[in-house]
Amino acid sequence: MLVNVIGMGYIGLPTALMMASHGVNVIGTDCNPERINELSTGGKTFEEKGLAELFSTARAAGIRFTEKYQKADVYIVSVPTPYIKKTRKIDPQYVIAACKSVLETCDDGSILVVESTISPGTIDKFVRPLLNGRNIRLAHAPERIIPGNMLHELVHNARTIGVDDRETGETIKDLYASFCEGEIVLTDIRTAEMSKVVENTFRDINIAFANELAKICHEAGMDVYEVIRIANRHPRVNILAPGPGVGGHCISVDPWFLVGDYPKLASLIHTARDVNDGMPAFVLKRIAEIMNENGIIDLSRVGLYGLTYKENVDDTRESPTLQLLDVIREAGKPMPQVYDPFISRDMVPNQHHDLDAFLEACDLVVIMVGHSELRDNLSVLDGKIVFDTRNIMPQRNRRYTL
Ligand code: SAJ
Repeated sequence: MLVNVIGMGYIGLPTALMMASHGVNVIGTDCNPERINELSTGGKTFEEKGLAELFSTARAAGIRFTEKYQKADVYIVSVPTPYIKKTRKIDPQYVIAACKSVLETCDDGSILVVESTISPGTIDKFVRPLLNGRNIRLAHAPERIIPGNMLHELVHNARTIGVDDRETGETIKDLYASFCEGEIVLTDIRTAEMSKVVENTFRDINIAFANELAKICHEAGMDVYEVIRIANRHPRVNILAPGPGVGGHCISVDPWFLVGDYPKLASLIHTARDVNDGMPAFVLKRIAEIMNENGIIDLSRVGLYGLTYKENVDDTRESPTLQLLDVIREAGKPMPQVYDPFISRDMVPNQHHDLDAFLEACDLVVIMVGHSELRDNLSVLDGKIVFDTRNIMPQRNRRYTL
């Protein structure tokens, strides 16, 4: 069986490498010639624990990379699915383009798996009509892996596969079972689409609850972390951690698919999105309060530690720090200092590439991301006023929280 994985990004690449390392005949395709060149010559991919080793194993096992779609038995489409900011609906153009190219290449009887996250109904609305009655079998096999622990989760998490018929389901299940040790659940395509989006929406709502509690406790002059720690002693309560906002390309995006398609019904989901999107502005309000309390008048003497959307990854998509910088820019205020050990390219004004120089340049340090670099060396913050939005510092003087 030959598998052609389309889209060598955050999901497609690890999936292709994993299959190849487990004896599947795989060709990776990407429309970006630079990426194909990098991969073919063994260049660096992206920062992820164990990825470089997996890459070597897959190369030794014979994985190939090309810009061209290949004649294959199974196609796995894992291209991005952005959402349209104005309508809050999914923008399926990359999925549609990839599926069209697959259909131009493949023979009847092949299987087309969409792995990209899509809003419920996308396959019926946009992909199925492209078949024009041809005998191409469709499947939706959404991923569930968390950046920072992708490879472990790829192997151990349960998976969902949505199909129209059992036989296709069994074929695709066997393919994923080449490397996946978790349970593989077969269902229909619409249920697979919906359950994926629901998983991320569940988390978004729960993070929003924690964030709202942080605001309430601040107003009440209480320690939200103590409140959550105690409440979580209840056997059926598990409150998540408040933070400076929700970033990444999944949790902050997928709930909008439901809001976009069901605006009258998805009111709780919509409110949770607004609460999480409002966190950077709340952080700015807290920064102003702390500056005031400590006689700091210049926002450019404030330093934001962390640009990525969460700790120990190099991904800045939708990151709370970038959202916060947008709020500051829009308010016409001076730009703060910024530093992130994972980001070597210049992305924002006043960006430092050296922790000491960054600390030197600020009177107030705002911990936006709890990278291990800082978590394991908290003494570098001695003598600084710190606003710890991630609660990584033990209780101490001159430390403020959300
Ligand atoms: N966050 C908080 N408080 C928390 C947990 C997270 O503020 O208690 C913030 C993080 O700092 C980050 C954002 O939320 O900015 C999202 O981070 P995350 O680590 O919770 O999730 P992602 O976006 O990296 O990955 C999610 C995962 N989905 C779920 O946990 C339901 C992952 O399993 C999915 O595969 C991925 O989305 C995806 O591709 O859909």
